[in-house]
Amino acid sequence: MVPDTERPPRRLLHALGRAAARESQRRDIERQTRPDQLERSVREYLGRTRIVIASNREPYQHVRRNGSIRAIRSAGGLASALDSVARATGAVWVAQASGDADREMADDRGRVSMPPGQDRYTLQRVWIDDEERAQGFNRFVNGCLWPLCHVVYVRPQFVAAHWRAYQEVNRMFADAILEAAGDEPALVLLQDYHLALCAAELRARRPDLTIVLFWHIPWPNAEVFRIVPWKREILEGLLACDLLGFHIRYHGMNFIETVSQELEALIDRERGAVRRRGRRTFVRDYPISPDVAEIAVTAADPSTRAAVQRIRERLAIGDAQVILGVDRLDYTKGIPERLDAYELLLDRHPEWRDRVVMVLIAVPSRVDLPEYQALGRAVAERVEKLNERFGSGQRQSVYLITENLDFRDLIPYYVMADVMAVTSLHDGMNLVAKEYVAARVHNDGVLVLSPYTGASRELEHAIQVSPFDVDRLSGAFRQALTISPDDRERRMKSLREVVAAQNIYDWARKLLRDVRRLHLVPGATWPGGRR
Ligand code: ADQ
Repeated sequence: MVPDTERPPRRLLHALGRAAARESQRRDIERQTRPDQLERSVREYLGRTRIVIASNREPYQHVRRNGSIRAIRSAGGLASALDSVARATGAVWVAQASGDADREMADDRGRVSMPPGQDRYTLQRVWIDDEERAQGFNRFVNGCLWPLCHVVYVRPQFVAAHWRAYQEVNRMFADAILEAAGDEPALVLLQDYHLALCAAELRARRPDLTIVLFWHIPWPNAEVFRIVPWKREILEGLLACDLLGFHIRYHGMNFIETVSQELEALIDRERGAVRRRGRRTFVRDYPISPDVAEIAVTAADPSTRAAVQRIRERLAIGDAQVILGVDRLDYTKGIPERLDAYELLLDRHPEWRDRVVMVLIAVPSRVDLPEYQALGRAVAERVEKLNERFGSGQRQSVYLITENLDFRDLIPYYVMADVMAVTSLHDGMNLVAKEYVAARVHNDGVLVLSPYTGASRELEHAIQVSPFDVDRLSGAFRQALTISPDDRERRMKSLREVVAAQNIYDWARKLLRDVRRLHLVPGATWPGGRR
């Protein structure tokens, strides 16, 4: 029992802690670009030019649940990030329909106002009704390009029929983008490896469009890329863009190197530009970030503390320390390696068995592909075995949560976690690492981070350790669990400074600012004619 005499000082400490958190959160928010500032910048850079965003995944899908229709925000870095940009710019967003009630909620041209109930931008849905084409496309992006670009030793599948489907779907997207652009000058912002051929299609029909593509995953080195049977077409497709963005410089340099090995082109390494057939493509890096302020505000809200309490009670965690993982269930995220390291920790240090739990929030993804089904089974089995070995009574050693949590429901988990384990074998950026840091408004919590994520370039004060080295990863977990409060605070403060320095709106602003700086503004003509 806590003696009565101790109560006032404890309350005072809590109040001081909360005040400090509010102050740090206020400072963070002030430093960030706000959506209204992004909107002003966009208008300053581009006038009233129409912006068309295109991505494979739609930001919201409409689904039928218990007789009514609900809008669900998609999981995944890309969707959460671009929703903010679309809101700020009032764009048209072209994306593939994926919900079973999508058709019902769209007008007869496939358009629907977004976000649901707010009417800030237009979602233009594209339907790939031909089942074979839809499957072939999926296989090409997730069974060929994804493993090709992530060096995790999963063999990419090169199937001509899948490639044809990929070409067809890119053509369909180009049609929808052209319709959305109308006849006026427009800026097209293509997203990711799903749409690598789109720019070439668009360019052939509308040479005046300004086209930017952001590649959200790593670009492999030239040696890896050279085995692709359709490498020329993919590279030509990307070189039809005016500006090509990657998270980190290294991936951009890999791309330039690949072009120099595979095509005849003039490479200007100093300016980061490739000129081919009279057209120039700039290659730049724009590290992406989440909406840091939104996360910090939610994390500091008293309702989040109550939610943490509820989670602890529901999972019967007591006062055990929590190691958290939040990922799509993907073989690039190093989930089995994380479990191996955790097991090693509990084997070597039995004293931790009752004092720590691992919470894995692993949302199933790409479930139509056998590799992903196998991973889902392997992870579930592994978790069961660990619980047989180390669970006791009501308390499990590992909690596997596979439901697709709403973004706001994730925040209490970030707040609850003493240690965040980001163990990707290879990752373009990894937003989860930055989200965790953004949520640690009290400057506590420890981030264990794989050096093979783009985020590791910025988050230097995380405990960085290779997920391929299970021994060291296990040691890193122990280090994180036993770290001194001073060291923990010092590291987290440095991490928070980095994360607070830019958010998703800064990412978009920098990209769009370069559209102006590089003289790529839609409809403008520049001295010397062609750009
Ligand atoms: P992803 O591979 O999806 O993104 P990541 O950057 O970590 O990886 O983004 C995951 C996003 O989904 C985060 O915003 C996270 O909050 C959310 N999420 C994860 N699990 C969830 C769950 N169970 N429930 C709800 N939400 C969940 C790709 C690239 C990355 C790159 C991003 C953005 O692979 O390298 O950082 O795009 O460019």
